[in-house]
Amino acid sequence: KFLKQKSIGVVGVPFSGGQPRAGVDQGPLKIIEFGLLEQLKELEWQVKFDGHRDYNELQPAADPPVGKLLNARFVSAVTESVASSVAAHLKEGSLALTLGGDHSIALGTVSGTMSVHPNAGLIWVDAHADINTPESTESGNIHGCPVSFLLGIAGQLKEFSWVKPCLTPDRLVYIGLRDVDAAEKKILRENGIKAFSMHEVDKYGIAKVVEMAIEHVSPNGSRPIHLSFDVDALDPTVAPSTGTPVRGGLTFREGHYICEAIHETGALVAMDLMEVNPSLEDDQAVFQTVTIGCSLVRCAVGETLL
Ligand code: 6HN
Ligand code: MN
Ligand code: MN
Ligand code: MN
Repeated sequence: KFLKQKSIGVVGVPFSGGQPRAGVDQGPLKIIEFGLLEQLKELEWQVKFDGHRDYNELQPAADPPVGKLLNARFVSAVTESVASSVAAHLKEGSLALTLGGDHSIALGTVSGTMSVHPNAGLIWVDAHADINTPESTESGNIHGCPVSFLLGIAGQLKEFSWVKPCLTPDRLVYIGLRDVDAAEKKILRENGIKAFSMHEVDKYGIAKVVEMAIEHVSPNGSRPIHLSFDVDALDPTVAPSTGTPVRGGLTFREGHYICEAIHETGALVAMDLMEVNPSLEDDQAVFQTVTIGCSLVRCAVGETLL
């Protein structure tokens, strides 16, 4: 209903500068190698993929900390470029699928979506809230901060001058939270942000949680939806190869159910699949994580069990 054709524009972002662990930049390459594009074609999507861009050419010669923030200039340059790639696919009427890379990249993807669909809703599936501000972050890792930039509560940093606040708290909802910093809890509370932690998933069941989440950001599919899926939302037993695993996460089916239900709204315009790190854990774990990443994407674009 918000897409012009059954076409997916894939943006591969082999970037890890939003956090300290090497290897997450190999996530998109592994996912493509595993055959995701062919799988999407089998589901009768037209697929556009221009190859993995080498974002290292955007790395500044020097990138000293900006306050506590690490790699701020590099993250800013990469996310600005990602924003324009996502926007270009959406303007053509295609669904934009971004493969990460660490979750700082979503600063770019969501900015890109909002530049084309300014009233879109954002469903953030994650163990973490990623809503630290440059002041509140303890780690300095920008993958823990993108949402605060999008909401415009990060303050003005000249290194991120291209970023426009493009999200309002009423168009944001979380599913899967279970490792939220104290400062982030305060931000969520003060901004009245809707969040379904694992406690709510246990309490209501995933079907009810997803229904309430969709109702919050896109009642009856009335607004375009951007789904930002951090694989660490899943339990480490189902998606082990990720940089910040937290026990007590979504089951295999709960993760898929979220994607299936969002597909059913007919309102999905953009999806991120983030934080797959093929250098962590053994081959079996990597296979498991990449496989589930691909099947989450397929479900989000219409694969059904029957
Ligand atoms: N992610 N809250 C922690 C931090 O460093 O700010 C963890 C962030 C994790 C981010 O998983 O995308
Ligand atoms: Mn995240
Ligand atoms: Mn996370
Ligand atoms: Mn923590």
